Amino acid sequence: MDRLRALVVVPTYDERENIVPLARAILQAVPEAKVLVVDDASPDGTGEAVRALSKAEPRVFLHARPGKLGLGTAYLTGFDHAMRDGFEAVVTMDADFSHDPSHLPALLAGLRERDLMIGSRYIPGGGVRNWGLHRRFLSAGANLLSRLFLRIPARDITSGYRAYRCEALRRVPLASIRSSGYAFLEEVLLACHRAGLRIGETPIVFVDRRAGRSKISRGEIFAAARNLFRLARRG
Ligand SMILES: Nc1nc2c(ncn2[C@@H]2O[C@H](COP(=O)(O)OP(=O)(O)O)[C@@H](O)[C@H]2O)c(=O)[nH]1
Ligand SMILES: [Mg+2]
Repeated sequence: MDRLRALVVVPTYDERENIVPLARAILQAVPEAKVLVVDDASPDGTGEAVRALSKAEPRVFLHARPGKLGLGTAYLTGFDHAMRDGFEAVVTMDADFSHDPSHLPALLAGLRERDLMIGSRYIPGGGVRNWGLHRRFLSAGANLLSRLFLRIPARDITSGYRAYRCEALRRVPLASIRSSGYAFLEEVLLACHRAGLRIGETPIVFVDRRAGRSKISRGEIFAAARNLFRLARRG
């Protein structure tokens, strides 16, 4: 069976050590896909590393932005490219190997029956490796609250490892999404659900980053919590 033509979008901020091996691993898992790195002028030179790779590897592209504009708008940039360039599917994943490229075929296969597939830590077969108690608690709490307040029919609402069917994504009012950082994940999922997209999940084991450091800050966490209540109120 032919796989959907997919653009794999990887937002990066200081991922120089990870991005080249990750891009290669993605192309090994789904050779017919294209990889788009959305880099926010990473001080560590991630953009230059990707530009060099893209010269040797025609399936890799760089979208270089002038500054740190946030994870959410990086995804939107990726969605724009995928829809404009006629891809059938757009996948989002982290640059730090937390999202194992070996799950890509299952995510894309799921789009045969669904409009949106989530790589899920919270269904049987899924899980988290290398996370401390603090991080586990945050993630479980965020998911529980989101499910309770937003009533999204999925177990893993904050996973950034997702595949969307472009045709379905066109029906989602993406321009009305307000959050730019991590909270974007929840907000876009809610918008997809409300637009009637069929949501599915496939298990992933999330492995905490091997190189570099997390960009999630206390400010991001508060922003996500505030956003959750704003979305719930707006109902
Ligand atoms: N382009 C872009 N990428 C970002 C930004 N913030 C985080 N990222 C990327 O988003 C992904 C997830 O970030 P990470 O720090 O691993 O978050 P964590 O896994 O939740 O701790 C990684 O690929 C980061 O490089 C940003 O402001 N702009
Ligand atoms: Mg990470």
